[in-house]
Amino acid sequence: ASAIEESYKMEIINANDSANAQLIKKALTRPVQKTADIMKLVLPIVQQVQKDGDKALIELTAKFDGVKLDSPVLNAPFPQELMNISDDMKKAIDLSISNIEKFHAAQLPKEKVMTVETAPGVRCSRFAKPIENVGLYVPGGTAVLPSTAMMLGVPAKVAGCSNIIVASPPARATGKLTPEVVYVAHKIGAKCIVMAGGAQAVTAMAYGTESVLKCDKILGPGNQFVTAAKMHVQNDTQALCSIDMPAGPSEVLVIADENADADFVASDLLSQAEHGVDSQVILIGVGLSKDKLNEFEAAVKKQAEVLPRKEIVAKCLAHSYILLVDTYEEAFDLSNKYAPEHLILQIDDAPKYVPDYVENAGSVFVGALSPESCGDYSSGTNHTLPTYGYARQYSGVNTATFQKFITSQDVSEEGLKSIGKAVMTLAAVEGLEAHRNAVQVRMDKLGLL
Ligand code: HSO
Ligand code: ZN
Repeated sequence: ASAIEESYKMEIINANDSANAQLIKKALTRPVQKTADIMKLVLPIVQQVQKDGDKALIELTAKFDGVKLDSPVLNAPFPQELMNISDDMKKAIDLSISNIEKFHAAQLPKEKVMTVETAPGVRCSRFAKPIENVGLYVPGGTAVLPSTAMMLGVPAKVAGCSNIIVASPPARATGKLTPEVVYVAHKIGAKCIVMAGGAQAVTAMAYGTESVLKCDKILGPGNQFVTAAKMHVQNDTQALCSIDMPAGPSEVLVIADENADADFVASDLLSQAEHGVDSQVILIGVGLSKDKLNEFEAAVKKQAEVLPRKEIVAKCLAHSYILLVDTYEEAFDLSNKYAPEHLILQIDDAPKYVPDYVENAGSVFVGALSPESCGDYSSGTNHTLPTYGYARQYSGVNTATFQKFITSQDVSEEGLKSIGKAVMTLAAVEGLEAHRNAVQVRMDKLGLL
């Protein structure tokens, strides 16, 4: 690592100085994603899996994950020996799943059918049905990610999806699936685990293979190959498949003031930074004294130095920023412009600002004792959240992500009296005579005209 990286320094910008407008803009701009180049590499893989199905999956898992499989799919019930985990691990997963389940079950519609009589005799309803077949992508590689399996699997189970399919590559070192992931797949009632990663896993779930059921929706984080494959299948009418949301590198924005605990603030910045070199980490300091700023910087350095992933952290911090402002309003203004995946508030009276000051964010962590880690694993909120500024228009994964909402209407004679004339008038101006007539014939027979 270079000297800059070893210092674990974040660049400081005085954000209340209008002369720094360009710098602030740069700090809040995400790096450009080069999807076109990635797509060129991904398309041949998509085509290979579409053409050769299971055989292609076996070949690609051998090529990319270094594991030779007889079959690319492990069907439920999963053998006990593949989910050998410690009691502590089991308890941690069970507690987390229970909390995630509670929070997502509370999101189910209160009534089976929501009905509104919009005009006398015109009853409009809406009801939710689960998406039947869903594919959940759980990344492999160096990291073990049972939390992702929980965050996608629990809402799918709560929504009532008939077939939950998990895809995750086996670990190179052991040739086996991560046992924690298999345990979670078991707990959420997954039908099978597709033992593949990357674009090949996404393709198998989008189009189906001899042994992989074709999915209606594919969800889950992944590297650029996974994201590119998801974008491709979403746009292919042959796949007839939707995806959760566009994914980019993970990010956090912490707003902290003079009374914030520097150790807490540093720990939150670093837990984001350790995700990857391209992670985005921003600290907005409100009315900080020079001493407090120094304290923050010292705490970051002290904690970073002893982290196992300190090289990743150093590279991430080298392109991270501290923005200094005078007021909470300015802080929230900048945060809303950036639209962070995670927003952490370590400020006096933090609850006072939620929800009113928060316009754009994936998930908010309110107060000194609410680290992002709690939401990443065990509190109950979902950690699959919009990145890259998509928090402006996307929600994180939630129960409705696994449902579609169907509307219905039941119009009576009184209802035709209420709206029939309006329908005919509008149909006429659109020149759609058959539309107009569909009301006319009914009203004629009822003697309403
Ligand atoms: N912070 C990540 C989720 C995660 N963290 C998984 C640890 N494991 C994206 O929200
Ligand atoms: Zn995390």
